[in-house]
Amino acid sequence: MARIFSGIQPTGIATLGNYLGALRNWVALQEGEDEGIYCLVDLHAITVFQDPAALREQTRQMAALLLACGIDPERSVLFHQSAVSAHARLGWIFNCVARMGWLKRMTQFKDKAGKDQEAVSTGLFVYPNLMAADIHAYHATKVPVGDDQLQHIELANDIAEKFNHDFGVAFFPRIEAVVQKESARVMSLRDGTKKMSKSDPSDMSRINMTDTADVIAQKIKKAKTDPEPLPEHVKDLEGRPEARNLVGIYAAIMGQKPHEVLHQFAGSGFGPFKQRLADVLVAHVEPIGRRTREYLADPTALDHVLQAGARKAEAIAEPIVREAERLVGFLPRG
Ligand code: AQP
Repeated sequence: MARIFSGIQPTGIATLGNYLGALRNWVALQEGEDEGIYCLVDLHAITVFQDPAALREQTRQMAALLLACGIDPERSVLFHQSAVSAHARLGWIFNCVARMGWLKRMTQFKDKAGKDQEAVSTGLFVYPNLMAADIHAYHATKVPVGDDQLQHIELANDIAEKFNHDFGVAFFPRIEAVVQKESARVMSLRDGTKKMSKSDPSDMSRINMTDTADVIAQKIKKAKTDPEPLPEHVKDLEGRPEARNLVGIYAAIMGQKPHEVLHQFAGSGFGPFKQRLADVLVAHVEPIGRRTREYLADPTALDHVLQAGARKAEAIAEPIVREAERLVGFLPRG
């Protein structure tokens, strides 16, 4: 049995990108033998300023959404990161193991910091070290993520290797990213070259997992496309990022390959295809939104689910992080 770890930032409402790239995979993995640990990474969220009341609200909202998607707290460990101090403690150790040059190569930092790198928080820069700690605090070996996170997973392996080398141990195992090929990266509905993101200023750029049927239909209708009809072959989607994205979304929802989608819709204009896409999205997403609202109606129950999850997470992480602290040379906590 392997241990799986993954996380999501409670920085807004999860998007279709988060769902197809990660959350749906987490739910499917519950059917296997492996132990799943799923974390609402609020420490990561505050690398960009969050209004405190909104952060509390968004954390409960994300918990409700994960439950609505099918994460079962009896079978998986579901909790919020700040409730388990092992993350921050190991994160600090990893800040002292990782090298500046490694972090400077992280493309997500460059994307998120944009042109004004001097003005962003130092937390945003060392974010990948904390992410490495999130995983290694559990000796997890499988990490289901969207492909935007692959560089961070490589870094987490580099950090573990350097820690093991520096202290002459084989303590942290190698980790492996589990990426769903077809839906590894869902792109913005307004710009097919940018990933769909919950913090994009334009709500029209994404499908939120709590959007109503009308809103979903409207967003798909308005999604950017090009004037050409859908082609017969996948290779002809090259240079047509918006068309490729919509075909990819349809394929991911229907469990098909893009060439099967094109087989069905080749020669069709975007009108009928978008109509069909909106229908399948509504059928899939709307029930999740409805269940999310039901869970949100009882915030105390949600807090209890997360607190019980945090106790289970702590029982796993605490001995591992104490051993890391011992290896580094810290005196016992007593
Ligand atoms: N567009 C996407 N397509 C596929 N997978 C995606 N993921 C995120 N966006 C897409 C995957 O969702 C998981 C959780 O992501 P996160 O919340 O930790 O942070 P993120 O990758 O930065 O996602 P967002 O939506 O863009 O958040 P903000 O706007 O707050 O920065 C990860 O496994 C990620 O790969």
